[in-house]
Amino acid sequence: MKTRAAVAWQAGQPLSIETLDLAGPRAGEVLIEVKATGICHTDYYTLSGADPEGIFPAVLGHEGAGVVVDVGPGVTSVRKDDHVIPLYTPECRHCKFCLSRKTNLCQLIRGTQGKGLMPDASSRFSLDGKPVFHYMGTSTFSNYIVVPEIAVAKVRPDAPFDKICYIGCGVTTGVGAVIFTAKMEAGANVVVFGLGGIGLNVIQAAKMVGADKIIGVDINPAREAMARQFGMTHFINPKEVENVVDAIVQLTDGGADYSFECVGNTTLMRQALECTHKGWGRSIIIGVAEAGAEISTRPFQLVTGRKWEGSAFGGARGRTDVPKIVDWYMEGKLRIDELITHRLKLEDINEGFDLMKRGESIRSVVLY
Ligand code: NAD
Ligand code: AHE
Ligand code: ZN
Repeated sequence: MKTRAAVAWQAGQPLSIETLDLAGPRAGEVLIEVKATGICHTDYYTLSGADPEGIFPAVLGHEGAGVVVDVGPGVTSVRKDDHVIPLYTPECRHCKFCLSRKTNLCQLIRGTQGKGLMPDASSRFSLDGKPVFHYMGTSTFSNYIVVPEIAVAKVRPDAPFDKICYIGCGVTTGVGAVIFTAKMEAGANVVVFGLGGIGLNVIQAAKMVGADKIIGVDINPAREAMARQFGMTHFINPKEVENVVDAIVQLTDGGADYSFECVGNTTLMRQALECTHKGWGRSIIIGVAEAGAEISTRPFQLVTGRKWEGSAFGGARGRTDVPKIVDWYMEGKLRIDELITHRLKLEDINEGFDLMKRGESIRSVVLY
């Protein structure tokens, strides 16, 4: 079949709208009509050329929601007309990683996914007989996609696609980092570096679990108002204080219990670690830094009890946890609507990237 898609032909160039050929689902695969997709900073990161796994030409996008159109042989967990969210972190439930119960990083198909291919090492997308690569196993910047069954979360049918697409990455990443990775307790003091599409979800989850001080750090002053609505109690603009770490340590009587880096900047990652409390502070890296970037600190920071950790997809097990997060939204426990600041047609997808670069959007959502 044919599918309309925004294709990244090469790094640093705007996406171009094409009509691609899409081969049907093979054994264990699912054909999905994507109804809506968010634009995450990670799409921009890969398009910029900084991602060592960035392969071109590719169909980017990993924050979608849609409907199952067809399934390949052997697929049992979803069927035609099911409402679904494609998962860039699949959940096979039988690889060593899934069985460990210690991580959400299912590795069954990670090798081929990182090469822009389906598990059988081929692409379903092509143009004029030449392959176009998949991205993060999802490629939600295409109206129709084929994904492995283990990368599909079935969700309730009454949830609006134009909102729950954001659960495909940003909401789950931010909320999950608090609930699944940090397992944060009520009364904790929290610092969030970067108040964009991820950081604001960290803030709303910190408030949800009953955090005490929730300190937001961002160089964009326009972020303050929205972050306060979501539960931020204190705002620090690094341009307005002499030393961010000192300012946080003072505000929190010795340091934060938890910090989250939601920018992808290694200088901030160091500050995020060093502003946590001696003896028990935990700093969780969510931001994705460019190829070749390294983090550093004095080992003494760790010797004296601070912990440096990371979180991918919020530590969520996609097929198990994503339907629950959709329920939390539908039950009014999580807010999404206000975070979707822009709605675009596929033809205007590059405008979504420009809005992000200019710091004008939280999330732009493309509607098919
Ligand atoms: P975003 O562009 O919406 O937000 C980034 C925020 O950081 C903006 O508000 C910006 O003003 C702020 N910022 C930039 N430089 C800063 C600085 N020097 N000091 C303080 N604030 C600064 O991006 P997003 O979609 O929220 O993504 C944030 C990061 O998280 C990206 O690196 C993205 O790739 C990564 N990410 C990781 C995961 C994961 O699973 N680990 C998932 C999604 C996104
Ligand atoms: N290819 C990138 C990896 C970037 C990365 O860390 N991705 C996150 C998700 S970001 C979603 O917006 C992730 O899930 N990581 C775990 C994994 O297995 O990729 C690079 O920099 O190499
Ligand atoms: Zn993302």
